[in-house]
Amino acid sequence: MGPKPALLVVDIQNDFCPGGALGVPDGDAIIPRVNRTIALFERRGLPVLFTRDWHPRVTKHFKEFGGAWPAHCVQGAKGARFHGGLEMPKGALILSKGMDPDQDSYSAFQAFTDRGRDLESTLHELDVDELFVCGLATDYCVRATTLDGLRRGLAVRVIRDAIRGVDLKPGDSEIAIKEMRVNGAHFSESRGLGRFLRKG
Ligand code: VGL
Ligand code: ZN
Repeated sequence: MGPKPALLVVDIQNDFCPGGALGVPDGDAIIPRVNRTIALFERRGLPVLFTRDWHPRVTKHFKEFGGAWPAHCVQGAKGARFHGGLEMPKGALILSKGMDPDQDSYSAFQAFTDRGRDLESTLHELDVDELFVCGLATDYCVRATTLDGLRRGLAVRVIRDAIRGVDLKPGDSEIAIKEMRVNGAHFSESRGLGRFLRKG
């Protein structure tokens, strides 16, 4: 089996969905599309990886301690759990980020498995050379992860209808999408995505 694509599902956690501490408008609306895409990758025998935002109680990432955000995705709290509608395969590989109390760490390339392995070496191990990205939030983790992946020489395809942004400032997500595109990211809709998958 040669180099292959993998699906990266970014931060679909309660706190990033409506009603959560940092609810992304319409954040949960992407879940059926994400689930359909997970099923597609599973059928093709291709890797599916999940990230989660996983903060300590005290971190410079939170407003209370000098950062930009209300407290969210605190390790072990209900808000940090994956959304109940997300269909995660048994034994799915989960990478956690945001544990460093001195850093924001938006990129999934700053995330680690429970064995302490980072995303880049995990992808290398799986012989992955192309990342399909979906999840939350367009203007933070999706953006940072996509740009980092491209910088590292991976091909990146963002699933346009399976991402949603915070838009702290209106238009942030549109700007992030343009930025990803000029840096070489491709964009596709979740429906018909199979035609962009080489055989694994
Ligand atoms: C994120 C805001 C705060 C993200 C994380 O993962 O997109 N956004 N923390
Ligand atoms: Zn966070």
